[in-house]
Amino acid sequence: MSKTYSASMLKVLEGLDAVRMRPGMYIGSTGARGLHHLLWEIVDNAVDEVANGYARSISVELHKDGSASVEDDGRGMPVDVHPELGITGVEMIFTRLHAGGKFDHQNYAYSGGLHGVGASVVNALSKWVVVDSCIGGGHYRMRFESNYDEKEKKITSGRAVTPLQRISATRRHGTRVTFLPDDTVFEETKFNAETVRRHLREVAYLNKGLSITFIDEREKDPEKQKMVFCFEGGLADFVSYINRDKTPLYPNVLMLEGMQDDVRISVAIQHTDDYSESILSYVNNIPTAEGGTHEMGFKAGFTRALNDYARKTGALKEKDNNLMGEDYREGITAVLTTFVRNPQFEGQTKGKLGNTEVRPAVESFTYAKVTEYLENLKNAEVASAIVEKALRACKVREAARKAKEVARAKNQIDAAPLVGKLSSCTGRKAEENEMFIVEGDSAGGSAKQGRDRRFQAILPIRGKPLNVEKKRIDQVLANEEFRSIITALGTGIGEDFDLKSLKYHKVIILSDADQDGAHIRAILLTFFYRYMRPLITEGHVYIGMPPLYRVAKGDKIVYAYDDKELAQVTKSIGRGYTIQRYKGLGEMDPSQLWETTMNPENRQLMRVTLENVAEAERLVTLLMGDKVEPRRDYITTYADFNKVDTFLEREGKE
Ligand code: 0RA
Repeated sequence: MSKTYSASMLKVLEGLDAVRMRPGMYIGSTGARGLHHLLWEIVDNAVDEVANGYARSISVELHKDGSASVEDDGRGMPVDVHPELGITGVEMIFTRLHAGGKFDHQNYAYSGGLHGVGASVVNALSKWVVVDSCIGGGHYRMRFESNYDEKEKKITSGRAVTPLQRISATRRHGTRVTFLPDDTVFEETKFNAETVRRHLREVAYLNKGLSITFIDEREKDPEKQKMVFCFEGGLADFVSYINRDKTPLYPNVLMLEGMQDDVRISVAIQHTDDYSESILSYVNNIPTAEGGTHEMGFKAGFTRALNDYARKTGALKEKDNNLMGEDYREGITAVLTTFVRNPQFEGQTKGKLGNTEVRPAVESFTYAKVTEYLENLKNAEVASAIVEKALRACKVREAARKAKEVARAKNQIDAAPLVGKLSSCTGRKAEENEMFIVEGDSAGGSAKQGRDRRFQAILPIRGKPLNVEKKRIDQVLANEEFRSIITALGTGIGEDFDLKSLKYHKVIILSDADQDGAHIRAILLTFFYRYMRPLITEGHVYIGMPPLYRVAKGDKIVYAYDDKELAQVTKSIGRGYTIQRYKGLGEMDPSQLWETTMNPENRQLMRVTLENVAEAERLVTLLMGDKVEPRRDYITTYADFNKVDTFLEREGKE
């Protein structure tokens, strides 16, 4: 094989060095999320091979040395030499940013697109990568490394250290990629088994019949070392899984599948007796937490089909208005996946589909399929359950609207004292301002005295605000705690939510580190998730972390935020210390609260992220739902809400 690199190849390699200079631009962060993103990239490539019909199963392994392997039984990565670049397909895929045929649609009809920043980024951010490709009767291997280059006086990333070697003959075909994330790039290099399992489960749901084996060689418990995810029901199984602790309105899960104007569409639907709606959507297997044209099309088609059906059956009379979409979606759980050529992702978190052609395609598809389903006499019971629930929802909505109109005049008088509890700050720059939502009046009092009033506002809340999962919007609005939060933030809620009016760019929840505190935190997060979702997706919501321990020796005082830190502190401080365990925020005086929890110099905050919408949805249901058993199990497993680490990404010291 020729080893004379062309000038363009040198540029390509410099490209990998650039990735290392600014990893955040390619993978979002260098924290736990970014680390896992590397693995998702490699898994995505294998899934693409499956989605396009070349592979059937994937295996993901976490090794003891910190590396991970992803193997598929696809075609194998190409080992022949590219005519212009003079390098093999394997080397191209791992050294060229955006390598491969993904952008000309020849090899792959659909691909993960944006997600696919590609194997080259993983290579650039790894200490080493080993690729095994079985193809055309041979087993080939190639190794890449990132090393300090003495001559260049810098780290050169992802350079091939062996040429592509033919190791043996084989009749097998497929690809295996093993990589070790670089600990000088990532703050955290240990893959979290739970995070990986959850992701693989989701991928398996989205790819019906795909078998994903997960092997964790680091795990001591033999039961957890190996797990296989394979769902013959695909999305329908996914919906049943999301609803497993809820009460469905009917036993079936509606499955709509097909192709419309070049868009491949699958939808699974089931209603429960809840009031909220949970729609998860994906484009080319990438979650779209912010929705977009595919979701709009789905909603429009669904509403139109049901309104037409309700008229045909006489549930809606001539004099009646059509029901609104939200009426038909009350209590819905739906998963919508679409496969689109050239997906355009928009929005702050690139989680919103922008392609305008997708909306009419999904709308007419949904309209036709839902109509066909409803008109099939076999489905009459399901159809009437959906329509009846929607008619009730509409009645309640109308009653609430009337009540709201009556209350509005009165409200104008009532609204003022509601913000009265808020101690606002003096600064006028929303970007710099913070609002602490503090559990309890006494802690609220300390926070007020301890804060820096130039940019910190305090809103004490008393007791537990109501659980929003089971409530309609009018009941939520009637709750004093929520009304003060809404008024203080200034954004409005639901459809009227406007992020531009947000008065505090950091909204920090401060509650005790006990069961009650965890519950209040979950309720507030549920509320933000349901009614002010962009607040979470745009990263404005944080959890304040008060210390759990105060260690004192003479006049030296050190705070510890968890048990691990306590062990470190007591070890380093030597004999003769006293430990105080804080049971609540109320035990700290204003200056302590400032020093440990509020002062940006010292405090630890966790930013709340929608790492996984499905899991957030589930968490919310679990902690709030009406089925008691699973909730009890969950609370005992995750007695400390802070341990739900994929939902909350710990940001560490600011
Ligand atoms: C044929 C052509 C190309 C890639 C592959 C097969 C291939 C890639 C991967 C990644 C994981 N498993 C795989 N199996 C096959 C090159 C064209 C392209 O990059 O899309």
